[in-house]
Amino acid sequence: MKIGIVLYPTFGGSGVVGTELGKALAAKGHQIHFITYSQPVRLGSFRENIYYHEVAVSDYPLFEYQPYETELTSKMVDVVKYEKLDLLHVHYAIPHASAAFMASRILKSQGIEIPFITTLHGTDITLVGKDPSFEPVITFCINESNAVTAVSESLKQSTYEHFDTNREIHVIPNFVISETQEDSEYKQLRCKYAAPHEKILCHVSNFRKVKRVDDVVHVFSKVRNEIPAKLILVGDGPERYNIERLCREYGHCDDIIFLGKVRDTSHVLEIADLFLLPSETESFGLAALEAMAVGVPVVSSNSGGIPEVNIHGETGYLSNVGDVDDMAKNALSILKDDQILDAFKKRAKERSKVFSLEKILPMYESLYKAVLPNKKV
Ligand code: GMT
Repeated sequence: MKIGIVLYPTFGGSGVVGTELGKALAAKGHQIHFITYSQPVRLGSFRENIYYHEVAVSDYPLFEYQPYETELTSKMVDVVKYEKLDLLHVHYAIPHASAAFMASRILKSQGIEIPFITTLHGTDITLVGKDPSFEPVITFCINESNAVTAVSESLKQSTYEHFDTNREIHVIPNFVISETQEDSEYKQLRCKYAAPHEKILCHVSNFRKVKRVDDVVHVFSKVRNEIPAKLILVGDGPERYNIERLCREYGHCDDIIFLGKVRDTSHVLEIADLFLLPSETESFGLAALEAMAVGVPVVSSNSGGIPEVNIHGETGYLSNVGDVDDMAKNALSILKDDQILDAFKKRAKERSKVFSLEKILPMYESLYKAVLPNKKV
């Protein structure tokens, strides 16, 4: 099949999932055309069956706000038409689903039928999408997509709650590609960040308010008061200055390492003992799954879809949003005893296999088949 994938090319989970999905489909022989405004960070090097179409963003002086959606739509029309695509798969509804709808109608007027699938990822529903400034458009696009998927049962329910739709939403969870070897060279880097007797806690995010990175620091401080430990923070975003200031206020600057943005976070996770994800809301928590895949247990909030990934008492623990005392208590109960820690590590890794590429990819392929019954998939 020839599939156009539209996504945000940045470090966010939706871009990562869309890119890895495209790469996996390309490896199976599908022709994949990524359509977005810059090269997706996880795209990697030259590979068979992968094409990238950059949406040029106009800077005409009249435009205070660039008309990205219009330019994206035109690019989609162009790529569908001249690359003879069979299907468009858009990740994150805003504005990708409405651009896909518009492109499909333009193409229809030219005698070309192109179905589009919308994958809802989280904030396009739970935070931004339900805002009245987006809601009518998102509702319309959900109803007009040829198929809709959500990355968790929780996100599916939120969609029904916040939008006027009763159409079928397929839950296709996010996946992780686990390639870690026991003797990975990155594990040797552990000694550069922590002494052998210190435990390493880790957090990866885009440092937006919704991630509650300040809670990560509060939890770490409580843990640090009880056992020797280091905290590695990966990522960057609007809250970073506040978090740096908080670390200074706690006097923990020597124990907290800010790595900034890292392209392949799995290598950092390999040296961690515990992952912290105290988010206000999280449709799935791909970062937690990526930690579990390299054998790192997770102490998290119980919001949104996280409980579908992190199993309380088995792969880590869940606490109410903001309950940093409980999170610290749970973290210590895992970290204080090496036998307990090992058991959590093993179970976390085992659990991540439920979300392996091999299990999830066929779900997308059968949906493509359902949308295009006459096409060989
Ligand atoms: O978490 C973010 O702010 C980024 C966002 C995105 O669109 O990239 O993440 C969302 O999609 C991820 C992939 O499906 C999910 O794992 C995240 O849980 C979800 N984020 C939120 O719901 C806050």
